[in-house]
Parts: sequence; structure tokens; C-alpha cells
Amino acid sequence: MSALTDRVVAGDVRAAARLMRLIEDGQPEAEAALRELWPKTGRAQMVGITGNPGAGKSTLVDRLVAHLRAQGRTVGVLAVDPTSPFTGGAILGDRIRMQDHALDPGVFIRSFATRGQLGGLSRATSDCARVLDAMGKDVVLIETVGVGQDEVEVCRLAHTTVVVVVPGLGDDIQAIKAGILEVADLFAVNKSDREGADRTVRDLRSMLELNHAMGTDVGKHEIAIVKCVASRGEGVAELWAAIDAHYQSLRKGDGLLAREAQRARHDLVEVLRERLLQVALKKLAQEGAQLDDLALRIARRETDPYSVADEAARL
Ligand SMILES: Nc1nc2c(ncn2[C@@H]2O[C@H](COP(=O)(O)OP(=O)(O)OP(=O)(O)O)[C@@H](O)[C@H]2O)c(=O)[nH]1
Ligand SMILES: [Mg+2]
Repeated sequence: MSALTDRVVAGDVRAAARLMRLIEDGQPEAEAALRELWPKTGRAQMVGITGNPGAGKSTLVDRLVAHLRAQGRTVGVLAVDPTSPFTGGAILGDRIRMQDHALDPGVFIRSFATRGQLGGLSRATSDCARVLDAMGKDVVLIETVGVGQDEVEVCRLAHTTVVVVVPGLGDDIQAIKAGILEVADLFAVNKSDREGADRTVRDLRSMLELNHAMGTDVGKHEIAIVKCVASRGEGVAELWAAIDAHYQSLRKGDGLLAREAQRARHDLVEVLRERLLQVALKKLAQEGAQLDDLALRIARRETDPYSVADEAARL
């Protein structure tokens, strides 16, 4: 193994941070390192925390970290920032709050900006989660805003995905129905200090019952709904107990392997997509065709995207 991967496996924080930077920048060394690390992964419990902006995900993650640390478990946190660090005051607030844990060697926290990159955000997040896994972190918490497809993809990496909702949603329930429901393993009704928390629990429950009646939840475990007040740390122990119960039920059968296989399939497709794109671009370049020139020719109707792609994809 290379020095870098040796250090990652030994739990070296700086080596892990360096590798994550290489991953985010899409550097070829990252892939070589990940290849070496692969046999050392598959041990961490991966938990996805998703939900609308401002639902209290970071606050919950912060409390979950404290809860896990009190149990003596080591934790890695990946936070996918929805906004640039230059715009959001709340984000800065999050960072400051998380600093408490930053001094704890049992916790590793990293945030990502959501920016478009070749290979995609979900791939980079997945790879970084693997780094935390290889480092020996017992639990990896991944925070994403449940809005775009990319963010939903990130949830597929987790063993357990928690969807955080807040009281008084109405429309939000519709949004949940639209995309996130299929990835939810359990719901956290956060900000339960606000009016309407019980109503939200009831709404969620009837939605789940409806799904059950329609058979759209086939193969799923029973989805728990946990009320919490993250800002006061209330319900956090219960939430973790529900997350762990879900994980343990996966471990009992072959659910864990099925999840891992689902995840591996996703990763494989992503890697393949990237590889094939590289091969195609290289082939075009060898033939002296630049992407921009081709685009111009397509725009001028001298050729069409299908013919160019056919040509490039011929291995
Ligand atoms: N009343 C109340 N406020 C809360 C609770 N949990 C979090 N908050 C507040 O809600 C605001 C947003 O919390 P965050 O944890 O930053 O939410 P987030 O979901 O991580 O937000 P983004 O990352 O921006 O999507 C903060 O001002 C928190 O203090 C809660 O249980 N009750
Ligand atoms: Mg947040």
C-alpha cells in the first residue's frame, strides 16, 4: 500500500483530508488510493440525513454525534452544503457549532459545496464516505438537502436514510411523496416544540399506510416516525435507537448485503460512465476533434450529436 493509504487506514486525519481533497478535485491518485482501500471498507454504519433546507439536519447531526461519542463510538460526518459558504449565515453558524466536535479526535467532519463536477457529487460523497469507513470510523453521518436528484442519490449510499420533516408542512408532504419517500427508512419530525407536530406524525402515518395499501413499499421495513427537538437534544436518543434498530434488522437477514450490492451497482455505473466518457473524449481528441469544435459543427447542422456520439463510443 502507498504511504497515503497506510496513513488513512491508521486513522490519520491529515491523510484522510488530503485524500478527500484529491477525490473532490477528481485527481487520478484518488482512484488508485480508493482501489487499495476497498478491502478495508464495509465496516462503518452509514446513515443519511436528508430533508428540506432549514429543517434542522445539522443540529440533529450535531446532537447525534454527541450521543454516539457518549457511547464511545467514533464518527465521520459529511455535510453537503446547499449554498456557497459566502452567502449563508446559517452555514457559518453550523460550522461554528460543529467546531466543538472538531477538537475531538474521535470525530471527523467535512463539508462539500454542491457544485457540478465530472463524476458528480454523489460519487465524490460516496468515495469520501469510504475513506471514513477505511479510517475506522464506526458511524458515518451524511447530511444532504433533499431537493435535487443528486442529493437523493447520495441517500442511496446509506444503510439507513432519515428524512427530517418539520410541523406545519402540508405542501411538504407532497414534496416528500414526489421523491424522497422512496429513500426514507425513517422519519424524524423535528422542531416538535412547534405547533402541529402530532398532526404531521399523523399525516406521515396515513401517507405510509396509503403506500402500504397500494403496495409501493414492498420489501421495505416498517418505517418509524420519531419526534424530536434537535435544538434541545430531545428525542435524539430515541432517533438513534430507531436508526440502529433499522440497521440491526438489515444485518439479521441479507438486507445489508442487498443494500451494499445496490450501492455497489450505483458506484459501478458511475465509474463506468466516467470511464467511457474519458475513453470517448480521448478517442475524439486523437482524431483531432475538440469538443468545442464538434459542438460548433453540430450547431451549424453540419453533423448531429447522435452520429458524433456513435463515432466516439465505437471502442
Ligand atoms: N424551534 C426549533 N428550532 C430548531 C430545532 N432544530 C433546529 N432548529 C433551528 O433551525 C434552524 C436551522 O437549523 P439547521 O440545523 O441549520 O438546519 P439544516 O436542515 O441543517 O439547514 P440547511 O443545512 O441550511 O439545509 C437553526 O436556527 C436551528 O437552531 C428544533 O427542534 N426546534
Ligand atoms: Mg445544514
